[in-house]
Formats: sequence, C-alpha cells, structure tokens
Amino acid sequence: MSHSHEDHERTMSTDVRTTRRLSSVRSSLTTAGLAVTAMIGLSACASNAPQDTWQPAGENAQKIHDLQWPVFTVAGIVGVIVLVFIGVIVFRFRDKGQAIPEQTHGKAWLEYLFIAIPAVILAAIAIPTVGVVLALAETDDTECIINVTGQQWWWEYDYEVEPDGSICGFAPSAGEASPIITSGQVVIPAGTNVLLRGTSRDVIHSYWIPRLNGKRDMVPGRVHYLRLQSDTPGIYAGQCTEFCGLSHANMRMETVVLAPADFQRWLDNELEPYKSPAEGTLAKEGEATYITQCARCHQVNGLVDDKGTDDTSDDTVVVSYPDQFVFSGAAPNLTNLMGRNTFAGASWDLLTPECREDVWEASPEEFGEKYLAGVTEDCLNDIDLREWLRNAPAKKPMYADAELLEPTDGKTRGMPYLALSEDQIDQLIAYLLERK
Ligand code: HEC
Ligand SMILES: [Cu+2]
Repeated sequence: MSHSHEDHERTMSTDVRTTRRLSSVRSSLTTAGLAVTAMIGLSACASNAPQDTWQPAGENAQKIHDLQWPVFTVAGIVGVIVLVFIGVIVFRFRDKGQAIPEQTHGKAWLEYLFIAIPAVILAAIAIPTVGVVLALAETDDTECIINVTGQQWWWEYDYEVEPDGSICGFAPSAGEASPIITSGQVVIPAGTNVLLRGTSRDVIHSYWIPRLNGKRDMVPGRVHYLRLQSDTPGIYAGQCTEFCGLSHANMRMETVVLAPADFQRWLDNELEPYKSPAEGTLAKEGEATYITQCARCHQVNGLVDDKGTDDTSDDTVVVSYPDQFVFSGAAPNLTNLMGRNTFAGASWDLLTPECREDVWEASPEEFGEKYLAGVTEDCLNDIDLREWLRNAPAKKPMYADAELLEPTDGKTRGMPYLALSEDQIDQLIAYLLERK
C-alpha cells in the first residue's frame, strides 16, 4: 500500500516538474518577447533622444552608422533563426514521459558546418569593421586641434594658438590670439575635421558624443585622439562613459557646432579683453567677492585686483592656483561662463527650460544667433546656479562619506562648500551674468 502510494507521488511530482519546466520556458520566451518589443518601442521614441547613435550628425558617426546597419541585420537574422530553432526543439522534444532516446556520437559534417557558417559571417563583418576602425583613427586630415582634459567630474577644453597665430584655423578679427580655455561645451566650426587631443588629470574617463563619433577613453598619462565633425549647426550631447567615481552620472559634455562665420564671432568674443563692471553696481561688489572667494581656484582672464589702493598703476592681474586646493589641480575657467549654457560638467542648465528649448530646437540656420546670445538676465536659470553656489557638494555628490567633505591636505574633490551669504550670492550672480 505504502509502496503504490510512493509511486503515485513520484509520477505526480514528475508531472509537476515538467509543467513547471515548460512554464518557465514559456515565461522566459515571453520575457524575451517583451524585451524585444520594449527595445523596438524605445528606439521608436528616439526621434527626440539627443544621444542617439542611430541619428548620425557627422561624417565619423555616419561611418559607424553605415556599419551598424548591416551588422545588426545579420546579427538579427541569426538571432531570430536561433530563437525559432530553440523554440521548435523545446516544444518538439518536451518531456512527455517517453523513453530516453538512443545516444549517438555527433555528426562530423554538421559540426564542421556550424564552425564554417559563423567563421564566414564573422570574416564578412570583420573586413568593413577594420576598415572603419582605421578610418576613425586617421589624423592626417585634421584641420583643427582642441585639447580636452577629463577630471572628476567635468571636461576642460583648451584651444591652443597655432604657430601662424590662428586658433582652430581661424585668425582673430582684431589683435592677437591667446589660448581659450572653457569647460562643459566644446565649440567647433561646422564642416571642419576637428581632432580632440585628450587626457585625464585623475582617473580614466571616456569621451562620447553618440551623434558625432564612438567613445574614446581619456587616460591619465596618455594622450588619445578623437575625431569630431559635423556639417549641421546645433548642440550634440554626450556623457562620460567610463565609471569615474561618485558623480560619474553628473559628468556630461556637449559639442556645439557653429557655422564658420558664427565660429569667428564666438572666437572674437572669447578673446575680448576683460571688462570690469561699472562702479557702484551690484556686479562690481560681485567682482570684489569673486576675488576674495573664488579667484584662488577659478580663472577669469584679465581680471585685475587693485588691492584697494588708489594708485591704478598698482593693478595686478589675478591668477588662480587651483592645484593647491583641488585634487585634480584644476577648476573651470569662468571668463565667459554665460557664453556657454550649461555648468558643472554640463549637468545643469544656465538657461531656463523655455530659453534652453529655444536654443536646442532652433533650425541650423537660426542656431548660431541664438547660441551666441549667451545667457541673458531673463533667461538665467538662477535656481540651479544659486543652489550650486550655496552648497556645491550637496548638488553634485563628491564623497560617499560625508565626513570626508572636509578638505584633506587643504584639497577638495570638486567645488567645496563656501558658506556664502545670500547677499554674496546675489552679488556673484550679477557679476557672473556679465561674463560672456
Ligand atoms: C577650492 C576651489 C574652488 C573655489 C574656492 C570655488 N570653486 Fe567653483 N568650482 C571648483 C571646481 C573644482 C569646479 C568644477 C566642479 C564640477 O563641475 O564638478 C567648480 C565649478 C564651478 C562652476 C561651474 C563652472 C562650469 O563651467 O562648469 C561655477 C559657476 C563656479 N564653480 C563658481 C564659483 C564661484 C562663484 C566661486 C566663489 C564663490 C567658486 N566657484 C569658488 C572649485 C572651486
Ligand atoms: Cu568621467
């Protein structure tokens, strides 16, 4: 009696197991189906996704795009064949309580075939892939070099003056050129083969503007090159793609493409001599606050500190020395802060949402004019900028452990908390609004 009961139990449990196995196969097939549907759905909304490799906006990205279509097509077909094949086998040979089939020792011709097919496919994909990799490593056709340096958690750009006195192939309309240093957004002329020459001041970062090219790691102690080119004026967004610490997600970058005439205007504006705010204004008070609170880390080109003397011949140009206060040894140059429209690793906008949309959505013909207008008082997103000045580490996490927020060796990672009063912040914002 007990024996037959056990038997019954065993058959029951086999049934249960088979049903479970089948239902788990079914549910994983459903999951795969849902994932594919979701991916197709997501790529369908890509028309308003600013970081979309499927919408190349320059020659380099186009090369990658021309490669990824055939590769995805082949991989997709292979994927569908494999999935269907697995489905058929799982269904046809499911456990129906049948006897275990006779064991055989493989079929040599089938195995050779299964080696040959992938080998041919991979070879067919490798030939154009290597071609594109080599084309993207080309540096001979460079028309403009811009240095880029990554650090926790922002990118600095540095335009050198070429031996012929030009910058990026453009001569200043008046006077002599001097190096331009900026951050967050790199401005490049349309239709020009730009070469970014990049490195890092601390950990490995990776530069990626999906609509303009693939990724390039920026590594301390090494120099890596990345081509950028676009014929279409506009802003192209990207983000650091190598995990680089706590605020990795807040390390973004944008490439701004300007028509050549607009690039010339941008360049001339960057080279304008420093204009001190008018006497008696809030901005003038801001300049003094800036000198005491900010100038040790941040550079404003041409800023002069009269040190309170009435003899103007005593004027001294203020030079920052961030290497003494910041781990990476650098802080963004604020000379023309309001000429760019993002800040702190391009993570926050200097423009209000409406004004930002106006620039981002502008047609390529209108874009340059709107971008070059910079950040006006009406368009300033002072909510985020104030929060930043009030307490930068609270806005952009810099240490997992709050106790470490206190500087060690007198150095902080990123911008420290400066205990500014609201009055000082008012003054500083008035001062910064004139920096464009
Ligand atoms: C101890 C050095 C230090 C001091 C002092 C300092 N900053 Fe900063 N600041 C930084 C660093 C480093 C960054 C970059 C942080 C980041 O983006 O993650 C930064 C970023 C900024 C940015 C964003 C700039 C950009 O292009 O992204 C602004 C604006 C700014 N600081 C304003 C100020 C003002 C105004 C003061 C004076 C009240 C000040 N900072 C004082 C180190 C400093
Ligand atoms: Cu990074």
